[in-house]
Amino acid sequence: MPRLLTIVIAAAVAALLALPAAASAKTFTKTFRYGPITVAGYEVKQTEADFDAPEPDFDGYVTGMSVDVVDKQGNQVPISRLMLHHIVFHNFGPKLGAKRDQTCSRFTMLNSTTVIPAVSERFYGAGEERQKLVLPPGYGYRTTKQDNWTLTWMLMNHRAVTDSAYIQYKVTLTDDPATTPVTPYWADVENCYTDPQFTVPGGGEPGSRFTKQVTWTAPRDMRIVAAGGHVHGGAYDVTLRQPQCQDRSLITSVPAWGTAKHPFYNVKPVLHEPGPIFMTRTLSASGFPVAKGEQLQLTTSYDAQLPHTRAMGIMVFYAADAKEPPQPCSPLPTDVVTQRTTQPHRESPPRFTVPLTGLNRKGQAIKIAAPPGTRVQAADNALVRIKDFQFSRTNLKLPVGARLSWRFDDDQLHDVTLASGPRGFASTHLSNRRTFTQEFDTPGTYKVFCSLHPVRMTQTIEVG
Ligand SMILES: [Cu+2]
Repeated sequence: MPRLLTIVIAAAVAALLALPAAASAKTFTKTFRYGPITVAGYEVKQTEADFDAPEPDFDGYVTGMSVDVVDKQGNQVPISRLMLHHIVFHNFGPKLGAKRDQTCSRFTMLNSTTVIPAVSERFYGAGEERQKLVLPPGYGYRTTKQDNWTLTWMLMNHRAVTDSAYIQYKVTLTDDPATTPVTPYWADVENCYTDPQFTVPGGGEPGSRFTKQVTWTAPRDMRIVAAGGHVHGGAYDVTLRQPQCQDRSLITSVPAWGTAKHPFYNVKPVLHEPGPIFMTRTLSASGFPVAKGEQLQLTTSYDAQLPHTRAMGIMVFYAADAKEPPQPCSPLPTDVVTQRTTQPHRESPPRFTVPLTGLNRKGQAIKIAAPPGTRVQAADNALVRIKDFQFSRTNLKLPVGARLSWRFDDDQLHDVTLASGPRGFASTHLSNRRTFTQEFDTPGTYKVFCSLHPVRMTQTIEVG
């Protein structure tokens, strides 16, 4: 990859604070640009740890952040061109070993094999919903001149031509000494993976729900002052609960879905069932009290009728130290504010069938029913080889109950992901002759693709 150039754009100015003690404090928003990033036609480009990211180099606090994709002039790049599927900001602190992630001791990298110690703190992330870091007034995430920020991101090009853009992030900073520091907690039902995806198999009754959850113990007394979520298509919500307090719900982040005309539903290719355009954020200046040793549980809830592949359930919350140790199951705060979108949206997860995509003679992405290739009968325990970005057999017929394996012969990572069919399944990203096996117990047509190479690698399997 060409070395990324970084440009820092100068600061916008400052709101003076009313407090006399903070009269000399600076509060300002600084815009950073990372790139340019060049993305080939229909390419999915991702980086799991870029240390070359610009950071504030400022002693103080981050009080807000947002992220977008812009061109050289700073204009927003539309999703019809490039889409930022996700971005995660890590802080390594002033030197290696200075920071640890609050909820992971190790991270499993994109190749699903390499495991590294979690010597960075995930402090902000955004998906297609462009989640923002918002805190109640008076709170901030501590930053120092020596901090090193690292980015994990994925961009998708929705056109046949090579494109180029910057990831831009706006960071609001203050050096007001009266700021109360917050600690970021990354809660994820599939935590500690660079690709924290899971599969909802589908096949449930209409209206039934599939839930996935994770439970852990609060490491210290805290007050949760802000939270926001991230889910994918088919989700109802992601909720933080206290199971030992009559299973009460503390914070729920609810998705808002784009209308049928929204680009998420109309670009090609679609990498996974489109995510929401917004997730609600919760703020409370007094904070949700959690005592050290109390259990916290994150649950994400999805529609169980249809399959949903490469699903996610994440909530990032920010907690300040408790002023005094809270009693277990202390009363909930009364100053809770929920931020919602004013954009036109749908409340319930829309039904959407992820199409298979191929290329026409002009090299442009088109919806296809199946990739080229005669349909061939295969037996139980058949093997499909993935080599040079191709499935060795593109269209298969299998008896009910048969198992099919894919062997990933390329050095390059691929996966097999259900686009549509009776039951969902998806592999992790695999390479170097690793295999993935799926049993097909439900008859029907399964349309499958590689989520990393969605226009090049498609397959259909008829079971029955
Ligand atoms: Cu692939």
